[in-house]
Amino acid sequence: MYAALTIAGSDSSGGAGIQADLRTFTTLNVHGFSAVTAVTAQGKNGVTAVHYVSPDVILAQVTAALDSMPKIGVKTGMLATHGAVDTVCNIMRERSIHPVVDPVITSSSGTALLVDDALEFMISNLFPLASVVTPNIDEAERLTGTNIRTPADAKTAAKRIGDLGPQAVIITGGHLNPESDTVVDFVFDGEIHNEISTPRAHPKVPLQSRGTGCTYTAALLARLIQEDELVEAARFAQNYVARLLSTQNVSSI
Ligand code: PXL
Repeated sequence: MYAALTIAGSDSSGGAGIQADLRTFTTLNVHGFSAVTAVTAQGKNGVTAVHYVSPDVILAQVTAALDSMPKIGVKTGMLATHGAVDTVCNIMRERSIHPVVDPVITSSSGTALLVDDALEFMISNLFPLASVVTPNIDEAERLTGTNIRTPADAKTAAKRIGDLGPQAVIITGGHLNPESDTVVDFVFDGEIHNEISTPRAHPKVPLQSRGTGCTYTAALLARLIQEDELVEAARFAQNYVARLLSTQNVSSI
């Protein structure tokens, strides 16, 4: 049995965060462990409350998972606080684990999901431990302090984020050229740039497009631990999200 651990926030609406990760792992034949970093209350009116889980309880959850499975893939999502980032970095370093890092900074509705002073700390401490960092365009702009308007800009940003220490970078390009009928993701393995594209999906209800970053990264990890190469896993994850967006019916939310 394949196993993966997601270290992330709970999204009470079920669209993003831990809920999206576990759903994705299960669908892709991976048993999901979880370490909850924050409990969010959210729905049609955006994020209405956040409770931060203390670093010692985050550490206990992570340790319980790692001690139970000798071989486990790890992804991080909403880490929320400086203390959580620090705790995760220490245990990853101790166990020589290279997590897939989704650098969650804000929610789609604009709420901060990472406190301000934790961003720099995450960049300098967690990125060097990461196997892959998976920012979307907005996050890549925040991480590099540049504007990304063209594929060339995205490649430059991927290289710059790669220089921060991860083994690979994938910038998911859904927000680049929103009018375009094609979505392009930019995969940089530290040496070579690959562009992967798919026809744009058109979700029927707005809430349906929440959690795409979480789902993308969970699908990527699920494939990587099942021995896909990076580009192969990226192609799979892109397709997986596109298929969900065009078929899933969550209009009951
Ligand atoms: O999609 C980013 C994200 C990650 N994690 C949690 C979230 C969100 C967006 O709302 O709520 C818990």
